[in-house]
Amino acid sequence: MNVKRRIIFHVDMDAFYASVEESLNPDYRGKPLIVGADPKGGKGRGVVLTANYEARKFGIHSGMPISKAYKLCPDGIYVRPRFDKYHEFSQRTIEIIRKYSRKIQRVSIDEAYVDVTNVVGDFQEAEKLARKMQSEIWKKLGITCSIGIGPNKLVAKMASSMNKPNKVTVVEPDKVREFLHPLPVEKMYGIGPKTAERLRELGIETVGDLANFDAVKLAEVFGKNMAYYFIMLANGQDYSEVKEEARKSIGREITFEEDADSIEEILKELSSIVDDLIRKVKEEQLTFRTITVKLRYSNFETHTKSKTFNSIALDPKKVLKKVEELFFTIYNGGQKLRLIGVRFSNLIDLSSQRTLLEFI
Ligand code: TTP
Ligand code: MG
Repeated sequence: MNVKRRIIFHVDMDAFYASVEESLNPDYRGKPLIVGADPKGGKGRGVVLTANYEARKFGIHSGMPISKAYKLCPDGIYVRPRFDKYHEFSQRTIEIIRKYSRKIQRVSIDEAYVDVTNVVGDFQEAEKLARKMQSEIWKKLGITCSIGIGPNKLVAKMASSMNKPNKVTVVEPDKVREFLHPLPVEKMYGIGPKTAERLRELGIETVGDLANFDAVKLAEVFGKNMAYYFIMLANGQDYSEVKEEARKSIGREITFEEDADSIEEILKELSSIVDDLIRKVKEEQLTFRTITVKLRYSNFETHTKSKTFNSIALDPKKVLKKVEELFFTIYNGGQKLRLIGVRFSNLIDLSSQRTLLEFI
C-alpha cells in the first residue's frame, strides 16, 4: 500500500494567558507580565499560571509560587486570570486555523494539531502556510504562536516546543532522527522525569541512546509494551491520526471591555456577532436549526436560552430577529452585562447533502 506522506502542524500559543492580556492592554507589551494569584507584596498565596517572555528572563515560570515570583521580579505587572477572555481568544484562533484546514484536533486551550497533507504539496509550501497562519492570528488577535511541522503529531509537537516564541520549526521526514537524537531523554514527549531517571540508570542520557539501546534489555526492565513505545518515540514514529472533532456548533462570545447597560450597545454587538457567524456558516457550507443566546451579568450570573426551528433562512436580518427575541426572554434590563454570546447548533452540512442529492 502506498501510504501518502503526511504533513502535520502543531500550533502552540506563546505564553498564552499573558499574550491575551497584552493584546487587550498593549501598554503591557515589553514589560514583565505575570498572570496568576495576587502576590500581595510578596505575602500572597497561590501560583503563577503563566508569565510572558520578559518575565521568564527573571526565572519566573508556570506553577511557581507567586511569592517566589514576586521576590524574583517585584517590579513586574501582576494580573488575575480572566478565563472567559482566554476561551474567547482560543475559539477565535481555532476559527482562523480552520480556514486553512478543517482537519484540526484541539488538545488544550492553547494548542492544536492540524493535518495539512491535502492542502500543501510539500514541506516548503507547508512552511509558507504556517507563516501565513501565524501572521493572520497576529493581525486579527494580537497574539503570537509557534508552529512545529513534521511528518506526524509527535514530531510536530516536539518541533513547536523547541523553538519559541513566534517561530516556525520544520522537521522533514529524513531529518527526524537528527532532530530528536541529541535531546536529553526527559525532553522527549511522553517521558516523564521519573522514567527519565530510570533510563539514566541504564546509561541512557539522550533520545539517541534510547533509540540505539538493546530492545531486549529494555523490555526486561520496562516490559514489552513500554519498551516498544519508547523505541517508537525515540525514532520519532507515530501513526496516530489527527482526530477531527465533529463540529457540533458554531458560536461566538464577546466580553465587554466595560460591563454594558446600554441596550443600543448590546444590540449592536449581537448584530455584529450574527453577521460574523452567518458569514462563517456560509463559508463552511453549513446551515443550522438551533439558536442559543447566552448572557452573563456583572455578578457572573449566567443565562442561556435556545430554540430549535424546522428550518432557518440564512439571512442575517431574519436570524438577528430570532436572536433578539431569545435575548429579550432572558435579559433583565436593570443589570449590567459582562458577556454576550450566540451559538448555532444542529448543524447540517450542505456540501454533503448536495452530493447526496446528486445520487438520487
Ligand atoms: P502552555 O502552552 O504550557 O504555556 P504558555 O502558552 O503560557 O507558554 P509557552 O509559550 O511556553 O507555550 O500553557 C498554556 C496556558 O495554560 C498558559 O498560558 C496558562 C495555562 N497553564 C496553567 O494554568 N498552569 C500551568 O501549570 C501551565 C503549564 C499552563
Ligand atoms: Mg503555549
